[in-house]
Amino acid sequence: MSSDHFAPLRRMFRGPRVRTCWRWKTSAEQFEVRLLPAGNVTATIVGDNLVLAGDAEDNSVRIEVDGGNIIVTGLDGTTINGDPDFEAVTGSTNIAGDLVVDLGKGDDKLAVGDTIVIEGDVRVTDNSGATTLGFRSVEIQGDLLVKTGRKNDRISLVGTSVAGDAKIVTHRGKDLVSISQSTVTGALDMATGRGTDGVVVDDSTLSDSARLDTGRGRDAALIRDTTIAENLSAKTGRGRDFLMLDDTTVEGETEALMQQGNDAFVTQDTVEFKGDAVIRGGRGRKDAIDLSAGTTFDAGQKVRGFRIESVPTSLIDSILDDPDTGLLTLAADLQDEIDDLLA
Ligand SMILES: [Ca+2]
Ligand SMILES: [Ca+2]
Repeated sequence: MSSDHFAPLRRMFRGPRVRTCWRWKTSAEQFEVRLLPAGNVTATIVGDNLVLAGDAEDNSVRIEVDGGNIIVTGLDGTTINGDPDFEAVTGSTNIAGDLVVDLGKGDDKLAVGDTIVIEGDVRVTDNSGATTLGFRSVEIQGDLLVKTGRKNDRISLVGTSVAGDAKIVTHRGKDLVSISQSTVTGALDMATGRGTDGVVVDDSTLSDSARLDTGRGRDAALIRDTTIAENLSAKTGRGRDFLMLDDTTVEGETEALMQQGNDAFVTQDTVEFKGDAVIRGGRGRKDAIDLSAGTTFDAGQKVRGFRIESVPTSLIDSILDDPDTGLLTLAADLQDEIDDLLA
């Protein structure tokens, strides 16, 4: 698949940002990173499974198809089994078993790239350091399980399918989970722990239930152009949180609990709650709800605990599109970084 496939997505996420400044900054950062030692990752085939184990350094790794084989490549100075790269699978673009990754201490990066099929499960555990993890055009035929630690973790799925369940647990830190143009056939479960977290589910199909728990901290979550075939459960914890559904259908029941803090719940364009919907503002004195004219509740609705019935467009724009802190800005930056790792 050519990288042009992602151009519309990148354009959509980019909005009015000034690209030149960010590009310059990233180039400078990458230049600095290349000068630092970046450790070694051990890559082994155990049965049908591909197992990666990092060391205490900042490891940066790409798994990609090259010449019809699956190659694990070290980036920014990282070596694989002491070499620049490792041919994990010869003559096939499928990993016949699981992909199991633990990159150890340090701020680690892993990008898994286009057209790889993982016939088993994917398990990524990175309890120490900040984690950057991206899957682009990957077919996971089993489950996806991602567990990261206290630092600021960023997880991206683009054009990726998970036939089983997907569970992403990022614990403390300012975490970002971005899922776009993807399909999860089993249950999707995202828990981002304490800290100011961001979650984006965009242009995706969730064939089972979706659960979102953003924990404490000032969190922002957007579900856009997405169908959830079963139930949606969202809890945004303490702190001033923002949850928005845009052009989205929930076929099952919805329970959105904004909990403590002055929260905002927003729907835009056509949003259909087909099952019972419970949306609660919680204890904040200034909880606000803003439902679009195209929002329908086909079954029962219990909307409680909101004192204000509008959310300013300027606030929504700021949360989503601020050039430094906007949720969609951060998601686009993450995608650019994953694209660079896979380039
Ligand atoms: Ca490491
Ligand atoms: Ca974290």
